Amino acid sequence: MRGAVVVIPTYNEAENVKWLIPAVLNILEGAGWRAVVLVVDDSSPDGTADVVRWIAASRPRVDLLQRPGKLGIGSAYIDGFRRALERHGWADYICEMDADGSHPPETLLEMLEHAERSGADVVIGSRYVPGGGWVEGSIYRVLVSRGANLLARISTGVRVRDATSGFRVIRSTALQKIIDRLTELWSGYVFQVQLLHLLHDAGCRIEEYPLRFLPRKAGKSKLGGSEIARYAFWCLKTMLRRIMGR
Ligand SMILES: Nc1nc2c(ncn2[C@@H]2O[C@H](COP(=O)(O)OP(=O)(O)OP(=O)(O)O)[C@@H](O)[C@H]2O)c(=O)[nH]1
Ligand SMILES: [Mg+2]
Repeated sequence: MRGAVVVIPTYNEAENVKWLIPAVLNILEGAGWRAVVLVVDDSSPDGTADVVRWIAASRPRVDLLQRPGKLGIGSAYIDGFRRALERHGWADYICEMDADGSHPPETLLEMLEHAERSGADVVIGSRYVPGGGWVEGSIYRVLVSRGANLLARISTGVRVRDATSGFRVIRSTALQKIIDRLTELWSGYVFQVQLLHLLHDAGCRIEEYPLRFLPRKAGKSKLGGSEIARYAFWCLKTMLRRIMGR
């Protein structure tokens, strides 16, 4: 039986995890996968962790990593990945997924099955391949995303259309190779690009799978102006390093 750990970082997502965790487990288990949902919660004031504990009481395949405060999505993934590799060594794949309903659980199953069929090391849920796209994305959000992707491509040289997508299936053996090179310094949204860059440079086969990106179901976005500025700074720094050949 193939196995996957789905790492979901959360900050104030109590309303969303209520339905998302059971949905992910039902869909993966229904298709014959061994699955664990690992929530990395930063002590959300809305009590997300309590909801996760309540679900875990009746579903043993839910794991909760609670951190003392809001430390950023990147470091949440790094801590989650470490825990997944250490505690759930049976898993063939480690997945990234948002808690807010933008990433449909049915698509996650399709991405896992695509990885199995194709042998890819990384499968990205992509808004920018045929069949993918935004469902009700505002012009502002789409422009920010397009701009971020352009910057990511110029700075890293990785030819992926949706480098900022936070919906991914990663082969555990591939993640193991680069886990110690992920730096918490860039713990915000740029983490996704840094991770992709490292996987690419480690020789991983990266493929994209069409994602219909849905609007968040409940709660508020955490993508603010300072995140965007830090993102642009990282891309600039990486580009200069590449130009200077180091
Ligand atoms: N643990 C943890 N999770 C975070 C943090 N910041 C964001 N997240 C989670 O990361 C995921 C993505 O964040 P979102 O706010 O949905 O970002 P986004 O999808 O770019 O923005 P929207 O489309 O407006 O929702 C969600 O599950 C958030 O709860 C953080 O500092 N710590
Ligand atoms: Mg979101």
